Amino acid sequence: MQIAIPTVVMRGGTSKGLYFLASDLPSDPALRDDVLLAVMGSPDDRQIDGMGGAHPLTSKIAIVSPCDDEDVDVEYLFLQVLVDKAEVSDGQNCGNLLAGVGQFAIESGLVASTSGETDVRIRLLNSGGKAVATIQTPEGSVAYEGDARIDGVPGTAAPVMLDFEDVSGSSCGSLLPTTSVVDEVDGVSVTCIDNGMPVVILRASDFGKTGEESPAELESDADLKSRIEKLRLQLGPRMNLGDVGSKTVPKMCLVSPATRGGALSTRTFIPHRVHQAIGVLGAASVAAACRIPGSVAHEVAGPTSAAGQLDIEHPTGRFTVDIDVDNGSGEIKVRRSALLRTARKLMDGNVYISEGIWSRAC
Ligand code: NQM
Repeated sequence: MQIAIPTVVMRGGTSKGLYFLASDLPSDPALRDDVLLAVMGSPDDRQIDGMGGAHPLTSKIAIVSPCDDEDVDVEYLFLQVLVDKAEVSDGQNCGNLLAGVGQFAIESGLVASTSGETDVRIRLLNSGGKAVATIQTPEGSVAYEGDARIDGVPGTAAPVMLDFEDVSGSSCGSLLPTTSVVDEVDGVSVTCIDNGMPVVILRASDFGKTGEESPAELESDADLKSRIEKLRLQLGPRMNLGDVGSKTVPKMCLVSPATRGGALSTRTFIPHRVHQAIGVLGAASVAAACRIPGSVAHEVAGPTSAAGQLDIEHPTGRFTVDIDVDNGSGEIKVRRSALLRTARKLMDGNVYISEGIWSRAC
């Protein structure tokens, strides 16, 4: 026999995943993870016996629950289901799936909508910090169609504005976790930063790359991958992330001069595949570094204005981040990180797993 679990499949930004109410899954994390591995069909390169899309960007889960706090409407836990390993990681945020949390919360009855736009205040359980998602709700119902366009997604959809609060240092303890704007490791300069996502920023030219290579070209370069992984394993503990051998952070971002009018160009290892675009909080971290004089990103981007929008180029276009960094006399602080995403509901219904797995879990 099979067990049906209610779910909604959504594209969130440039990622895709399954959204669940926490109350529809086992509460014990280990048992919940067994259920989610079965749901996604992991471990298997093709995830053929489950809902996963055989790539980290399409093997994602959002778990949403109500919250009674005065300043938060719902809580969002992101889980990365590994494609080829029996592992589920809560070690990072996902700002792309976050783009669908507001709509899911409204349509699940967790948040009352207003006519016009509805602000949904979301606590990010993976790291702490909050985001306010502004959802289009003409006549009180969620609108998915609209004129907003984001690179990496064909067509247009309703805009979802995401405004982050207190995400800086949320995983590593501080915005610049090594306490330096630049560190020298294995003969290369790096900037380690956490503005919602731990990211190591490196010059593509230090690895003999132009920075305009395709994700497939970079992924097929075994020497490059091993050099980058060696750096990642060294820098993880220095970024207060502990042993990162089996973690999906920090992300490793190669930067190079912009070629399409943006501030700089990026290619991001997440950390073993190369992102087809760039993650949301990954982009927020790179954008913050662009505004910190002396950082690797700032050196490559050149002087950018102190506040306002900045375009991060990536393999499938550009990502605009509204970022304001205070480089005043004391500690460097991020005052604002906001950006535009879109999301679309693709399906709602039930996902089925074997009763054997469910009864072990519940
Ligand atoms: O950085 C991919 C994605 C992400 C994460 C990754 C993300 C973010 O594009 O906030 O969205 O870096 O693993 O979904």
